[in-house]
Amino acid sequence: MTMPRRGMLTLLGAAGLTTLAGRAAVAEPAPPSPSAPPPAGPGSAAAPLTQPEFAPPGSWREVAEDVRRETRFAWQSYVDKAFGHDQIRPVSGGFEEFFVADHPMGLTIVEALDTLWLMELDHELEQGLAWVRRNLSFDVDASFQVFETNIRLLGGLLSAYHCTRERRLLALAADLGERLLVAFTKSPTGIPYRFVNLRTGAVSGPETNLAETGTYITEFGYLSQLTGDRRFYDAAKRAFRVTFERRTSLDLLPYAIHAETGEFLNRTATIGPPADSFYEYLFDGWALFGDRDLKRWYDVLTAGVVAHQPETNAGRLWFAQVDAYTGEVVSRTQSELASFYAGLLGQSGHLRLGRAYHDSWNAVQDRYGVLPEGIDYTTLAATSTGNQLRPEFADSAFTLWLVTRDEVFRRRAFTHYQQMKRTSRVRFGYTILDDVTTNPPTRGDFCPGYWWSEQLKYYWLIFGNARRFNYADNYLSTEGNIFRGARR
Ligand code: IFL
Repeated sequence: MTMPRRGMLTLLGAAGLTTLAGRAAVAEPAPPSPSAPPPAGPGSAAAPLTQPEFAPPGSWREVAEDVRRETRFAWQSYVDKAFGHDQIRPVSGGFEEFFVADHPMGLTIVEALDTLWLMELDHELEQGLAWVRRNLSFDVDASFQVFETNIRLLGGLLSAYHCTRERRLLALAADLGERLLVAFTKSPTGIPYRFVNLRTGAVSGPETNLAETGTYITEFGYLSQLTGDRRFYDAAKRAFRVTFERRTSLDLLPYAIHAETGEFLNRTATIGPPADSFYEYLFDGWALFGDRDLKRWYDVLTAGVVAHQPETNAGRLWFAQVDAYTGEVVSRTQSELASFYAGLLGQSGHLRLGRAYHDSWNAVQDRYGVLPEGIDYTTLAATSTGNQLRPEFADSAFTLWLVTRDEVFRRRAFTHYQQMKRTSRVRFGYTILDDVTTNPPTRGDFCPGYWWSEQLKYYWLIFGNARRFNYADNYLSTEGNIFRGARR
């Protein structure tokens, strides 16, 4: 039995907390090779509609500095035009709230805090922290989506606490965790309701899905670790257990489930939304806390996925949506959000599949420049033509780069960054695209909160040699929040 690492969740020590399996131990980033060839694989064989760059003309450090400049530019615009509001409209200079109409929660600020800290943008960080200290309260008489509140607000506070050690952040996180916990404790099965009123504790939304029932273990577990109160961890784990025990004989899970009965509400298994981060957090619960139950459940379900869902089309690997009871393919469309799965496979011992799946998505990036929200993988035709400034491709490039240190993934992330700058940079920051298939792409007027927590951070960490980040031992959540690896 391996000893838990320093700082581990000792209160969970009895049941299977033995080894930590963090992301691979790796060396510091090497400088780029300007003459590096373009990446191999299916992507390079497809006829690109765009001509992406594969390596920067200068050094990776210069690219990282450019990312930092762009972050500062976008942050200043947010401060000028939308400070405290959840999300900026970067074309018009307006804003919109995410959780509750007319009740700002400072979502962009909370999402950005750890990114600003990692980038050593300490003046901007202090601006954000000052807003949080003065304004953020969860005593709000309104219904909040438990999943989004967890990954964005609770996760954002916990990662900011991990980076800065400011006690107020932990106090806010503990208060929010308590209010979210009701969604679990009021459920007869332990599977959380979708919504909870943060002030009254009234719950609603029993018809739910895998992502919204199984994306808690790292935020709740880290909160348990920090507060010594294991109720959070236990609630998140119980929801996993109840769902796992209902898997089909093919070791697959339909994605829709009823919180009060535990019955599945459909037959379709997918690794994309709304299931995706359920699988990610089973593995992450193992990676962060060394919980062997979670690892076993992850392995069983991943074996089911690998046995029944892969399909190869034109030499490219995809994951079909299948009937969870028969294995029959029910859809060959693929959401961009599913591209995260390449990284998860890579870090969980399925590197060959992870690489192949990233190659497939790289072919889509080559074709469109910016990934559309959805494709038909038999033709690569876009089935949903917008792009919500999505992070998943850069996320998996970063994870695969951490695992392998293969430069191909850094070059793909560089292309992702360059294309985002080319298509989404507007007067007051970066915007979503309404249609990536037009020339030029059609812009929307909205910057999602996750952009601050995810892309900017992945770019900074993969291009730079960030002094405040431990490349050998770290953990980033599904929202890119850092719970391990801050170098203070
Ligand atoms: O909130 C983001 C996060 O990465 C997630 N799902 C969707 C968002 C980004 O596309 O888990």
